[in-house]
Amino acid sequence: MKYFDVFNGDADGICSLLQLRLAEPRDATLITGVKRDIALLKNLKVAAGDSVTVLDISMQKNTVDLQRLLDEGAEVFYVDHHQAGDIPQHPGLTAHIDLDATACTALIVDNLLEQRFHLWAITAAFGDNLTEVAEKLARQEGLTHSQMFTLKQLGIALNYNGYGSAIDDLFYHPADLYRECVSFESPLDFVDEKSQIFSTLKEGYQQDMDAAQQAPFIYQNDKIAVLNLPAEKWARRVGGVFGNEMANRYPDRAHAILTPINDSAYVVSIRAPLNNRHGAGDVAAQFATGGGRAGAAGINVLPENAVAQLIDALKQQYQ
Ligand SMILES: [Mn+2]
Repeated sequence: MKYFDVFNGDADGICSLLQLRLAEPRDATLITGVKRDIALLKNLKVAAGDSVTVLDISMQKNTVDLQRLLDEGAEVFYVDHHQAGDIPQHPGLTAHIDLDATACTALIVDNLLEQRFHLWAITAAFGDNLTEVAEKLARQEGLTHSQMFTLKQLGIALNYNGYGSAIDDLFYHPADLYRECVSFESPLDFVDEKSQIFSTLKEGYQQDMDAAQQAPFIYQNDKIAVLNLPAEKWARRVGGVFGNEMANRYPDRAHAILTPINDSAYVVSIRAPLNNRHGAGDVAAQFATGGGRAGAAGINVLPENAVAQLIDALKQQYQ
Protein backbone atom coordinates (compact mmCIF):
# COMPACT_ATOMS: atom_id res chain seq x y z
CA MET A 1 0.00 0.00 0.00
CA LYS A 2 1.32 3.42 -0.96
CA TYR A 3 0.64 6.91 0.37
CA PHE A 4 0.30 9.99 -1.85
CA ASP A 5 0.10 13.54 -0.53
CA VAL A 6 -1.30 15.88 -3.20
CA PHE A 7 -1.35 19.61 -2.38
CA ASN A 8 -1.55 23.01 -4.03
CA GLY A 9 1.90 24.61 -4.14
CA ASP A 10 0.83 27.77 -2.30
CA ALA A 11 0.84 28.70 1.40
CA ASP A 12 -2.57 27.15 2.05
CA GLY A 13 -1.65 23.82 0.43
CA ILE A 14 1.73 23.60 2.17
CA CYS A 15 0.38 24.59 5.61
CA SER A 16 -2.52 22.14 5.29
CA LEU A 17 -0.22 19.20 4.65
CA LEU A 18 2.22 20.36 7.35
CA GLN A 19 -0.45 20.16 10.01
CA LEU A 20 -1.62 16.70 8.93
CA ARG A 21 1.90 15.29 8.82
CA LEU A 22 2.98 16.88 12.10
CA ALA A 23 -0.03 15.10 13.62
CA GLU A 24 0.49 11.86 11.70
CA PRO A 25 3.92 11.48 10.05
CA ARG A 26 3.80 9.45 6.86
CA ASP A 27 6.28 8.42 4.21
CA ALA A 28 4.28 9.62 1.22
CA THR A 29 4.99 10.52 -2.39
CA LEU A 30 4.50 14.30 -2.68
CA ILE A 31 2.59 15.65 -5.67
CA THR A 32 2.39 19.43 -6.10
CA GLY A 33 3.14 22.17 -8.62
CA VAL A 34 2.93 25.89 -9.27
CA LYS A 35 -0.09 27.58 -7.71
CA ARG A 36 -1.99 27.72 -11.00
CA ASP A 37 -1.49 23.98 -11.63
CA ILE A 38 -4.54 22.40 -10.05
CA ALA A 39 -4.78 19.33 -12.32
CA LEU A 40 -2.64 17.42 -9.86
CA LEU A 41 -4.53 14.12 -9.90
CA LYS A 42 -4.15 13.73 -13.64
CA ASN A 43 -1.01 11.61 -13.79
CA LEU A 44 -1.51 9.83 -10.50
CA LYS A 45 -1.45 6.03 -10.83
CA VAL A 46 -2.82 4.10 -7.87
CA ALA A 47 -3.55 0.52 -6.88
CA ALA A 48 -6.41 -0.78 -4.74
CA GLY A 49 -5.83 0.09 -1.09
CA ASP A 50 -3.51 3.04 -1.75
CA SER A 51 -4.19 6.12 0.34
CA VAL A 52 -4.41 9.55 -1.30
CA THR A 53 -4.65 12.87 0.57
CA VAL A 54 -5.77 15.83 -1.58
CA LEU A 55 -5.51 19.40 -0.31
CA ASP A 56 -6.55 22.82 -1.61
CA ILE A 57 -7.44 22.01 -5.23
CA SER A 58 -10.97 22.26 -6.63
CA MET A 59 -12.84 18.94 -6.62
CA GLN A 60 -14.94 20.16 -9.52
CA LYS A 61 -11.82 20.66 -11.65
CA ASN A 62 -10.53 17.20 -10.66
CA THR A 63 -13.77 15.28 -10.74
CA VAL A 64 -12.88 12.86 -13.57
CA ASP A 65 -9.57 11.84 -11.99
CA LEU A 66 -11.05 11.65 -8.49
CA GLN A 67 -13.70 9.24 -9.77
CA ARG A 68 -10.98 7.20 -11.50
CA LEU A 69 -8.91 6.90 -8.29
CA LEU A 70 -11.99 5.81 -6.35
CA ASP A 71 -12.93 3.29 -9.05
CA GLU A 72 -9.39 1.89 -8.88
CA GLY A 73 -9.90 1.25 -5.18
CA ALA A 74 -7.91 4.07 -3.57
CA GLU A 75 -8.96 5.61 -0.26
CA VAL A 76 -9.17 9.38 -0.77
CA PHE A 77 -9.11 12.02 1.98
CA TYR A 78 -10.05 15.35 0.41
CA VAL A 79 -10.02 18.80 2.08
CA ASP A 80 -10.73 22.01 0.17
CA HIS A 81 -12.55 25.35 -0.05
CA HIS A 82 -12.91 25.78 -3.85
CA GLN A 83 -15.89 24.85 -6.03
CA ALA A 84 -16.60 21.17 -5.42
CA GLY A 85 -19.35 20.38 -7.94
CA ASP A 86 -21.17 17.12 -7.17
CA ILE A 87 -19.25 15.33 -4.44
CA PRO A 88 -19.11 11.60 -5.38
CA GLN A 89 -21.00 9.34 -2.97
CA HIS A 90 -18.37 6.65 -2.61
CA PRO A 91 -17.29 4.65 0.46
CA GLY A 92 -13.63 5.30 -0.43
CA LEU A 93 -14.02 9.09 -0.20
CA THR A 94 -13.82 11.22 2.93
CA ALA A 95 -14.43 14.86 2.02
CA HIS A 96 -14.25 18.01 4.15
CA ILE A 97 -15.36 20.86 1.91
CA ASP A 98 -16.22 24.37 3.11
CA LEU A 99 -16.96 27.02 0.47
CA ASP A 100 -17.44 29.84 2.98
CA ALA A 101 -15.57 33.02 2.00
CA THR A 102 -13.83 33.01 5.40
CA ALA A 103 -12.56 29.43 5.02
CA CYS A 104 -9.30 28.13 3.64
CA THR A 105 -8.06 24.55 3.52
CA ALA A 106 -5.56 24.98 6.36
CA LEU A 107 -8.32 26.33 8.64
CA ILE A 108 -10.52 23.31 7.85
CA VAL A 109 -7.58 21.04 8.75
CA ASP A 110 -7.00 23.18 11.86
CA ASN A 111 -10.53 22.37 13.03
CA LEU A 112 -10.13 18.66 12.29
CA LEU A 113 -6.98 18.65 14.45
CA GLU A 114 -8.57 20.78 17.19
CA GLN A 115 -6.14 23.66 16.67
CA ARG A 116 -3.07 21.55 17.42
CA PHE A 117 -0.84 23.45 14.98
CA HIS A 118 -2.90 26.61 15.00
CA LEU A 119 -0.12 29.05 14.08
CA TRP A 120 0.50 27.24 10.79
CA ALA A 121 -3.22 27.59 10.01
CA ILE A 122 -3.11 31.31 10.79
CA THR A 123 -0.06 31.64 8.51
CA ALA A 124 -2.02 29.99 5.69
CA ALA A 125 -5.00 32.29 6.24
CA PHE A 126 -2.70 35.29 5.79
CA GLY A 127 -1.29 33.66 2.65
CA ASP A 128 -4.77 33.10 1.20
CA ASN A 129 -5.48 36.82 1.77
CA LEU A 130 -7.99 36.16 4.60
CA THR A 131 -6.33 38.97 6.53
CA GLU A 132 -9.21 39.85 8.86
CA VAL A 133 -9.84 36.20 9.75
CA ALA A 134 -6.15 35.61 10.40
CA GLU A 135 -5.74 38.75 12.54
CA LYS A 136 -8.76 37.83 14.65
CA LEU A 137 -7.41 34.31 15.27
CA ALA A 138 -3.96 35.72 16.08
CA ARG A 139 -5.47 38.10 18.66
CA GLN A 140 -7.54 35.32 20.21
CA GLU A 141 -4.36 33.26 20.44
CA GLY A 142 -2.69 36.11 22.34
CA LEU A 143 0.10 36.70 19.82
CA THR A 144 2.10 39.90 20.11
CA HIS A 145 1.85 42.42 17.31
CA SER A 146 5.30 41.44 16.11
CA GLN A 147 4.51 37.71 16.11
CA MET A 148 1.36 38.40 14.12
CA PHE A 149 3.34 40.49 11.65
CA THR A 150 5.86 37.65 11.22
CA LEU A 151 3.11 35.14 10.44
CA LYS A 152 1.61 37.58 7.96
CA GLN A 153 4.92 38.06 6.18
CA LEU A 154 5.55 34.31 6.13
CA GLY A 155 2.07 33.59 4.77
CA ILE A 156 2.46 36.15 2.00
CA ALA A 157 5.97 34.87 1.20
CA LEU A 158 4.96 31.17 1.08
CA ASN A 159 2.01 32.11 -1.09
CA TYR A 160 4.11 34.23 -3.44
CA ASN A 161 6.56 31.36 -3.89
CA GLY A 162 3.84 29.42 -5.72
CA TYR A 163 3.51 31.96 -8.54
CA GLY A 164 5.12 31.27 -11.91
CA SER A 165 4.22 29.47 -15.10
CA ALA A 166 6.49 26.49 -14.34
CA ILE A 167 8.34 25.03 -11.34
CA ASP A 168 11.59 26.41 -12.73
CA ASP A 169 10.28 29.98 -12.21
CA LEU A 170 9.89 29.52 -8.43
CA PHE A 171 12.35 30.35 -5.64
CA TYR A 172 11.75 26.91 -4.07
CA HIS A 173 9.98 23.80 -5.26
CA PRO A 174 6.85 23.69 -3.07
CA ALA A 175 7.68 20.10 -2.02
CA ASP A 176 11.13 21.26 -0.83
CA LEU A 177 9.57 24.16 1.06
CA TYR A 178 7.15 21.73 2.70
CA ARG A 179 10.06 19.44 3.72
CA GLU A 180 11.90 22.43 5.23
CA CYS A 181 8.85 23.46 7.25
CA VAL A 182 7.61 20.10 8.49
CA SER A 183 10.18 19.73 11.26
CA PHE A 184 8.75 22.80 13.03
CA GLU A 185 5.59 22.66 15.10
CA SER A 186 5.47 26.45 15.08
CA PRO A 187 6.09 28.79 12.14
CA LEU A 188 7.77 31.20 14.59
CA ASP A 189 10.51 28.59 15.17
CA PHE A 190 10.80 28.00 11.42
CA VAL A 191 11.36 31.72 10.83
CA ASP A 192 14.04 31.82 13.57
CA GLU A 193 15.94 28.73 12.55
CA LYS A 194 15.51 28.90 8.77
CA SER A 195 15.99 32.65 8.48
CA GLN A 196 17.85 32.21 5.19
CA ILE A 197 14.80 30.71 3.50
CA PHE A 198 12.49 33.31 5.00
CA SER A 199 14.64 36.20 3.77
CA THR A 200 15.10 34.68 0.29
CA LEU A 201 11.31 34.59 -0.06
CA LYS A 202 10.69 38.03 1.46
CA GLU A 203 13.44 39.81 -0.44
CA GLY A 204 12.63 37.99 -3.67
CA TYR A 205 9.08 39.23 -3.48
CA GLN A 206 10.22 42.82 -2.94
CA GLN A 207 12.77 42.69 -5.76
CA ASP A 208 10.20 41.31 -8.20
CA MET A 209 7.74 44.06 -7.32
CA ASP A 210 10.43 46.75 -7.67
CA ALA A 211 11.47 45.40 -11.07
CA ALA A 212 7.86 45.34 -12.28
CA GLN A 213 7.56 49.11 -11.72
CA GLN A 214 9.70 49.54 -14.84
CA ALA A 215 7.24 47.70 -17.11
CA PRO A 216 6.34 49.68 -20.27
CA PHE A 217 2.73 50.39 -21.24
CA ILE A 218 1.52 49.04 -24.55
CA TYR A 219 -1.81 50.81 -24.18
CA GLN A 220 -2.92 53.42 -21.68
CA ASN A 221 -5.73 55.87 -21.05
CA ASP A 222 -7.64 56.89 -17.93
CA LYS A 223 -9.83 53.76 -18.02
CA ILE A 224 -7.46 51.04 -19.20
CA ALA A 225 -3.77 50.18 -18.85
CA VAL A 226 -2.02 47.29 -20.61
CA LEU A 227 1.53 46.60 -19.44
CA ASN A 228 4.18 44.33 -20.85
CA LEU A 229 6.62 42.52 -18.58
CA PRO A 230 9.80 40.95 -20.04
CA ALA A 231 10.39 37.24 -20.73
CA GLU A 232 12.06 36.60 -17.36
CA LYS A 233 11.40 34.25 -14.47
CA TRP A 234 10.70 37.14 -12.08
CA ALA A 235 8.13 38.53 -14.50
CA ARG A 236 6.28 35.21 -14.72
CA ARG A 237 6.17 35.16 -10.90
CA VAL A 238 5.00 38.71 -10.34
CA GLY A 239 2.32 39.28 -13.02
CA GLY A 240 -0.80 38.61 -10.93
CA VAL A 241 0.43 40.27 -7.76
CA PHE A 242 1.64 43.29 -9.70
CA GLY A 243 -1.81 43.51 -11.31
CA ASN A 244 -3.34 43.64 -7.81
CA GLU A 245 -0.89 46.37 -6.80
CA MET A 246 -1.72 48.48 -9.88
CA ALA A 247 -5.45 47.99 -9.21
CA ASN A 248 -4.96 49.29 -5.66
CA ARG A 249 -2.97 52.27 -6.86
CA TYR A 250 -5.32 53.23 -9.75
CA PRO A 251 -8.75 52.08 -8.53
CA ASP A 252 -10.69 53.60 -11.46
CA ARG A 253 -8.64 51.83 -14.13
CA ALA A 254 -8.76 48.27 -15.52
CA HIS A 255 -5.39 46.52 -15.93
CA ALA A 256 -3.98 43.76 -18.08
CA ILE A 257 -0.46 42.53 -17.41
CA LEU A 258 1.14 40.60 -20.30
CA THR A 259 4.15 38.34 -19.71
CA PRO A 260 5.73 36.37 -22.58
CA ILE A 261 5.71 32.60 -22.17
CA ASN A 262 7.47 31.96 -25.50
CA ASP A 263 8.31 33.84 -28.72
CA SER A 264 4.73 34.17 -29.84
CA ALA A 265 2.42 34.15 -26.81
CA TYR A 266 1.73 35.74 -23.43
CA VAL A 267 0.17 34.79 -20.14
CA VAL A 268 -2.24 37.57 -19.10
CA SER A 269 -3.55 38.78 -15.72
CA ILE A 270 -6.68 40.94 -15.96
CA ARG A 271 -7.94 43.07 -13.07
CA ALA A 272 -11.23 45.00 -13.12
CA PRO A 273 -11.12 48.52 -11.64
CA LEU A 274 -11.42 48.23 -7.83
CA ASN A 275 -14.24 50.79 -7.96
CA ASN A 276 -16.12 48.77 -10.59
CA ARG A 277 -15.35 45.16 -9.88
CA HIS A 278 -16.92 43.37 -12.77
CA GLY A 279 -16.20 42.21 -16.29
CA ALA A 280 -12.68 40.79 -15.91
CA GLY A 281 -13.93 37.21 -16.30
CA ASP A 282 -16.10 38.25 -19.28
CA VAL A 283 -13.12 39.80 -21.06
CA ALA A 284 -10.95 36.73 -20.39
CA ALA A 285 -13.69 34.33 -21.51
CA GLN A 286 -13.55 35.80 -25.03
CA PHE A 287 -10.25 33.95 -25.48
CA ALA A 288 -9.84 30.17 -25.76
CA THR A 289 -7.67 29.76 -22.64
CA GLY A 290 -9.23 32.59 -20.59
CA GLY A 291 -11.36 32.48 -17.48
CA GLY A 292 -11.76 33.76 -13.94
CA ARG A 293 -13.91 35.85 -11.66
CA ALA A 294 -15.54 39.27 -12.04
CA GLY A 295 -12.73 41.15 -10.34
CA ALA A 296 -9.70 39.08 -11.32
CA ALA A 297 -9.22 36.83 -14.33
CA GLY A 298 -6.55 35.58 -16.70
CA ILE A 299 -5.66 34.12 -20.06
CA ASN A 300 -3.18 31.24 -19.98
CA VAL A 301 -2.02 31.56 -23.60
CA LEU A 302 -2.67 34.75 -25.59
CA PRO A 303 -1.11 34.58 -29.09
CA GLU A 304 0.91 37.67 -30.02
CA ASN A 305 -1.48 38.40 -32.90
CA ALA A 306 -4.46 38.56 -30.48
CA VAL A 307 -3.11 41.43 -28.37
CA ALA A 308 -5.09 44.00 -30.39
CA GLN A 309 -8.22 41.91 -29.88
CA LEU A 310 -7.61 41.95 -26.11
CA ILE A 311 -7.26 45.74 -26.10
CA ASP A 312 -10.54 46.00 -28.05
CA ALA A 313 -12.28 43.69 -25.57
CA LEU A 314 -11.02 45.85 -22.67
CA LYS A 315 -12.30 49.01 -24.41
CA GLN A 316 -15.70 47.39 -25.00
CA GLN A 317 -15.94 46.46 -21.34
CA TYR A 318 -14.51 49.49 -19.56
CA GLN A 319 -14.55 52.53 -21.84
MN1 LIG B 1 -6.52 27.95 -0.56
